[in-house]
Amino acid sequence: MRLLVTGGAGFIGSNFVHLTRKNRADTEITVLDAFTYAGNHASLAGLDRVRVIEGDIADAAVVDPLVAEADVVVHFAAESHNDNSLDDPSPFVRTNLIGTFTLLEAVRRHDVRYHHISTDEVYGDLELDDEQRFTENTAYNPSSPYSSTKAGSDLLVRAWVRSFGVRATLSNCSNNYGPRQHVEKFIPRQITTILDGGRPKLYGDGLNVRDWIHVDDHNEAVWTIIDRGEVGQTYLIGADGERSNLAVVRDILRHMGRAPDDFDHVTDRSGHDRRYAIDSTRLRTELGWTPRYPDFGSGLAATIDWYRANEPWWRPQKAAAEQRYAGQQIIAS
Ligand code: NAD
Ligand code: TDX
Repeated sequence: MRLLVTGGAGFIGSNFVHLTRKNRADTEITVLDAFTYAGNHASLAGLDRVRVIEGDIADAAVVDPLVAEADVVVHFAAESHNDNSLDDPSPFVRTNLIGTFTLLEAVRRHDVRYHHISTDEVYGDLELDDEQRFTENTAYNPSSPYSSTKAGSDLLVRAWVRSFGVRATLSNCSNNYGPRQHVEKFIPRQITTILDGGRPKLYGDGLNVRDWIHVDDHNEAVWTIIDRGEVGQTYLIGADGERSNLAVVRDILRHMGRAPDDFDHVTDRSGHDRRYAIDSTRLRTELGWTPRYPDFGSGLAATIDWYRANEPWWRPQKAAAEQRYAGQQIIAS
């Protein structure tokens, strides 16, 4: 199988390439990545037989020939960070909307199978005590520039399936954690701040809930959908990992030998979604997927070990990431 992986130098995409290289020797992999601040050549180091192309998914002249020679396109590339989307939405519109449109036109032209990676954030948020979780039938209600552009990209895919018969599947996954995640994101930011002798930074009251899944479980689910998913369908991916941000910070502090209250409350994120929670029944019952890393505590400990052991990977990004936060986030007294 000839695979085109967009965003394969980012967090989830690079883990997908590593997993695929390990488990599917017969796959020919091409990565298309613009190497924005979030793309990292080091994330693909040591891999055999992976062709890496530096280019923009919104550039049809780059995209079209690569799609033409692929059997399957897996589309991870995105502007992915909510805080950045509040500072400047424009790259989110270009990459997440125009980029997805450009890929869809190419897969339509060449009749190539397409899998679209998306997020649970398209559904908006839940109250902390809501008994409902998100399902494939939940109405779209995105809150941020990031999640609204992801929602728009999903709707483009659905329309291209219905109107043009594009052979696409979609997945909406909850919050991923694991190796090679950019230090701007919640868990790596706190781990690397503690490694630098600082205190974790918790937005607002810290009671917001995220539904954590190990990145390899996400990517195994993506392969399950590529192998057995029904064209035109959406599958929600989640591993029943709901946890408040405060609980996660305390877990990290405990694993790293620090006191449970050794953190700061800082200015909350504007429009901050309260809670995400995924009901992945459909993926489990129709396609037979189950998570292999359901224990968040041991997955978190392994992730901390990875950041301890791989400082050369994250160090070059740390100061710039903290610089972007400086000034926006005031420590609450
Ligand atoms: P990331 O920011 O770590 O990686 C994104 C990658 O896309 C980077 O390598 C970047 O260089 C590349 N990229 C950005 N703009 C591009 C462009 N115009 N052309 C080509 N490449 C471009 O993101 P991630 O966390 O790995 O997320 C990957 C995908 O998974 C995204 O679509 C995101 O919406 C989705 N997702 C993420 C999570 C999560 O918890 N991180 C959860 C659910 C869904
Ligand atoms: O320093 C921080 N302190 C803090 O309390 C940071 C960076 C975040 N937070 C909070 C905000 C969120 O409630 O932690 C939670 C997780 O934050 P992020 O890592 O920024 O993730 P989130 O906004 O939930 O979005 C993530 O999951 C869904 C990914 O970044 C998206 O790409 C994905 O779609």
